[in-house]
Amino acid sequence: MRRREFLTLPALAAAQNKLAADFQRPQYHFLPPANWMNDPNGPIWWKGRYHLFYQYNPNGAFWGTMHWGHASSEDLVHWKHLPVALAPTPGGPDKDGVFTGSAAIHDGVPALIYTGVHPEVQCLATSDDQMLVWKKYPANPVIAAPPPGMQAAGFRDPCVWREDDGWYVAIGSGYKGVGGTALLYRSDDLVHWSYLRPLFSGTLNPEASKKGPVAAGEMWECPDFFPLGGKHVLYVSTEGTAKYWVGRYEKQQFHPESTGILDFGGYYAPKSLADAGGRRIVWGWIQEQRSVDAQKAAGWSGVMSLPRVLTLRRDGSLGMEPAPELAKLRGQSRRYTKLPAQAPGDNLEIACRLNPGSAHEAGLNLGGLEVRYDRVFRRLSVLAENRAREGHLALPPGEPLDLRIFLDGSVVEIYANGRACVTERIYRPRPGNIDISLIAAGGRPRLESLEMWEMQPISPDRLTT
Ligand code: DQQ
Repeated sequence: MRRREFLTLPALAAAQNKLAADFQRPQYHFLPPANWMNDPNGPIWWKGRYHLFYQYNPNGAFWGTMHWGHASSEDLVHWKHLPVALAPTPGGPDKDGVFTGSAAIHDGVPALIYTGVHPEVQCLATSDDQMLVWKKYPANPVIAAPPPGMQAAGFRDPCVWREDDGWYVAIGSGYKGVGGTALLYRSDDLVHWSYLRPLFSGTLNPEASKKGPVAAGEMWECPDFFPLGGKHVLYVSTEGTAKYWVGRYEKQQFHPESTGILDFGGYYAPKSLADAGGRRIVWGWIQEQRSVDAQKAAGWSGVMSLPRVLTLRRDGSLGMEPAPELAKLRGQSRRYTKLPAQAPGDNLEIACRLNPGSAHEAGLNLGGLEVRYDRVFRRLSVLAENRAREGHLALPPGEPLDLRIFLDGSVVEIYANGRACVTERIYRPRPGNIDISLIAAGGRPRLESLEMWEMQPISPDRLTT
């Protein structure tokens, strides 16, 4: 492992000031004080606070030396950084990195179950009531290898849950040459685990197999599995995206009935919790879309998405909306009857209802970021900085296009009609108002309503402290 470089106090203050003044760094999305983050890990609601952990590299704005960063929030909006929860233990099974995992409360004690690497094994840590000091189980790992005889394409990212008869964990894996899977285990105490069977498996895409097991769907990362609205939901991260299935969970097997994509954009490794009111809230890792050198020069990389509330829709698909708590960040509201030439600022929430009318395409151009709905192909697409993203969205006749767009520094999150999400990045050269124009093809869409709010920052210094 690379030795951590300690900064002198003036150098640290200068680095913090630079990050706090970086207008491309978000103001109301969660992110670490500096350096690299990727997957959300082990989100859990406990004793009146939301706890969010995340893959974190304290040594710079690049992937490596994985730790678990930690923050907590009372209101789901404002976050307080807490000490790093887990670091690699020299000589231990996680010496080469503390990879993704999840959290549970066992007999009143907070616990984390996560992957240690080289080789990939599953480990356990427990903490005090405040979740501040984590102790690793001395006899780690608690699951030392994939099931005997399996040619596994990987073995990581445990997702833990409680059922009436004990603890269960689904571990991201894959059958070499066949496809991704989530392997199901059971335990009474989080320490002793028995392998049961694959919870559910898929097939790989042979055309992508040269790009590696994850890109080809031969290996599933970061499974998440939970009940929702009388059904069960499984999602996994693979082939560069987060795929979900909704279905029945019976006799320790999952039977999918419908499928979809959580987000068509640069959004990966989502992870969720059930809060005190039983809501299912999910966060995903918003990836950078600039070069590694640019990330290192900026001193930070990776952002957590806004918390999204998942619901089950009548047609069996997932409903996805930003958590209503975010409305508390809305500043002055501006309503428009006609499209203005510019949006007032670049840390905004925009709510726009467009009726496509006879147009086959309708949408908005926000300073070069194009969001459009294609009525003929039933498709939502987003174009930004020469990246094109698209996914299925079918609006029945009479349903207008309802967009909620969150702009925050270089981050853009787009929610369409409560059921399609696209996350993008746009690195503008300078802050300021954003030009707006209508996108139309084959007819004239009608603007039914438009409201914008300047969003309040969640910290005075872009979360650098
Ligand atoms: N990121 C973690 C792994 C996981 C991957 C390592 C997904 O545990 O499979 O940082 O982004």
